[in-house]
Amino acid sequence: MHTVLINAYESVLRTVCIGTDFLSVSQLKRNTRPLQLIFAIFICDSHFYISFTSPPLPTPGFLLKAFFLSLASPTRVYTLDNDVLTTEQRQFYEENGYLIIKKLVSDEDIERFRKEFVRICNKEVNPLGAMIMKDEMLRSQSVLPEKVVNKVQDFQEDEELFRYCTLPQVLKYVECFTGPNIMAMHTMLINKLPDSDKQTFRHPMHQDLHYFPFRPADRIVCSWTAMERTDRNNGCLAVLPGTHKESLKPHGYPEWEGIVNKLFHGILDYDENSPRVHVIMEKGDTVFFHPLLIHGSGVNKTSGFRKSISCHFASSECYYIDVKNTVQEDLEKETVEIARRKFNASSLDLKVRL
Ligand SMILES: O=C(O)CCC(=O)C(=O)O
Repeated sequence: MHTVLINAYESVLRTVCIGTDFLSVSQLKRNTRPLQLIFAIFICDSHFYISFTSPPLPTPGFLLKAFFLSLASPTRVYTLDNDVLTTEQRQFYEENGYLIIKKLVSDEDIERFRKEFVRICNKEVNPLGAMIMKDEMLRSQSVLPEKVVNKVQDFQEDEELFRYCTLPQVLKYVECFTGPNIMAMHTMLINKLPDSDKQTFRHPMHQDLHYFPFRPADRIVCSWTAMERTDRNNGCLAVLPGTHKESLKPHGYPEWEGIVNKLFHGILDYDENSPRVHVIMEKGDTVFFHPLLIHGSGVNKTSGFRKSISCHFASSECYYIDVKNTVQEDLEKETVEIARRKFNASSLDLKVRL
């Protein structure tokens, strides 16, 4: 009976928690007896309040209203209860789909990541499985590698760079979105090069979930750390707040003039007038964002590099999905084709190793 009552009211409580003060459901469960829990909710002038001291009886009107409210606002909760985030931080992520934590990564760590990136560019180390991507416009030029390499991806076998994914202060926040069992799924060190006039390193507006054949999306989060100050001059991230509540949209290559980097897909029917927020960050600041949040970045108009290090984390309860007949099917085909050419194979059978 206890469990049934709690389950029945959990969805209503979640709505209450999001709409007003974030009193977590687990806190409620811990601190209240079942009947108290039911009576603890009451409505006043269409605002919800939660009370534990002298619980009033719920009126039939309240129960009806609460029931319809819970139907009308789907109980999607993007953050988990673990007492790390403040009420304001939680509410901000729930509403906007991203959250900035200032000065999370130290200058010393950033310097170590920067040095390791340069060693990879100079081929002093060659981490297994890492994809080293060069700017399409600069491939043929005889310039220094750091001026050509715009991305090192999948650096999980590079001990020095992978330290980023194990930093306790990063994982502490990741856990707020994934829960305690965490997997590092995708890693990147982006080196946004000074604009080569062809805007090859503009990142079209996209949703990262497009690249991930696993779910649930709400248990995936990107941790993106600025390795120097980023603003509109050097191509900071731009986000469309609240779009993490939308569905995954069809993506493809943007219809820009000139060269577009491989697999830099953007949302196909993206409205360029959508109101975006430019995420200005200082060195070491870290933004955590939901994989459905629409985001991208502009060109680097300065003469310096704009570096960032990031990892997509997921709960170990996430599972792979079959993307056949979904908006992700074309990406799967393109990925298989790229891998087929890379490994010089006539056909490729992709298997997930668990
Ligand atoms: O760092 C950037 O400029 C863009 C990164 C991005 O869009 C991503 O990580 O999905």
